[in-house]
Amino acid sequence: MTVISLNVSTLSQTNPTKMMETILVTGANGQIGSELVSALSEKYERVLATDIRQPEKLPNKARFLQLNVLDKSALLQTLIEEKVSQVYHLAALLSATGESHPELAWKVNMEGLLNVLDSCVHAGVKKVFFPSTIAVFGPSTPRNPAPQTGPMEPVTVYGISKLAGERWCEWYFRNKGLDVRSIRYPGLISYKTKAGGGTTDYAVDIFFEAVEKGNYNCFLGPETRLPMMYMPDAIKGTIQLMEAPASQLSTRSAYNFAAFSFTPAELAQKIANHLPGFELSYAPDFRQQIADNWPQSIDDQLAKNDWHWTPEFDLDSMCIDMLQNIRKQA
Ligand code: AKB
Repeated sequence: MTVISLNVSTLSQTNPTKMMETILVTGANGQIGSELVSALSEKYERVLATDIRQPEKLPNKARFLQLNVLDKSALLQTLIEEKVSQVYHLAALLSATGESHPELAWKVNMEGLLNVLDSCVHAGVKKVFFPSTIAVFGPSTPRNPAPQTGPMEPVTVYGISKLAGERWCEWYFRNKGLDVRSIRYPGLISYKTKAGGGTTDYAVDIFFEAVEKGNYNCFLGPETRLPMMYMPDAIKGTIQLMEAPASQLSTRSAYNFAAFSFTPAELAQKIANHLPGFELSYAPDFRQQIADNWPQSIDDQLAKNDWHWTPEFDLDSMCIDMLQNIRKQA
């Protein structure tokens, strides 16, 4: 384990408005991780951002530790030495990368999760977050909307590993008393960190190429409707679930989590309203088959009931915010 940065000022000067807990995030360099670390750093006194690779840019208010979730002894040692109270375990391979590297995806997603769950029990970690996904659904699931519970026959290694992961989370809750919480993320859209290795990544790339080049060649067909969410809502909902009283949670598997759905053609139309002349072409590849087995929308009533989940951004407000921010960065 290599300690890359230590922001001494944030450790020695305690901020009375922040909670005195130590939070560890795995996979912190990824699309969710980089934004979650910033959000958690606003709320918690000590945030440890960990990843197998060094980040391009060190987090502002968190410490970075290089850590591989497959190295169980380093993981356990870190949890004990740093007196970690909560873990957000984000390290995983996504759907498209998983289909290209199925054995690696199974190893990282499954063995990584079991290392985290078991180490958390031994280190006395109070709460664990596990990100699940709409990829746990498959062709036998009703597509519009996918219910919270029902037929689940995922077709990708990613989906299979995440569904097994959900079951393991519930098992650790029931048998080891570990307070594990989980969300089934839809495709996530953000301008801060680009997505990588997923089937929903087109919905991020399209914005950058629209601003930079005025056109985009989409790897999914025009009518492929998928559930999506803007990253600020995903971050808000994740922290909301983790801060909800345990007594309010009626599932320890994973909550369906939704905001809006669209097709590439519909998204292109919205972008063209702000960038006249924007052109979208299509070249569906192997990711089309993955998307065709996922639901078009999600029933997230349980999350609404249990922890008052409600998204702020709809398709229009997300598009405006994405374009404004990408233009500012350009
Ligand atoms: C992917 O496309 O693999 C992910 C997901 C929906 O979990 N964004």
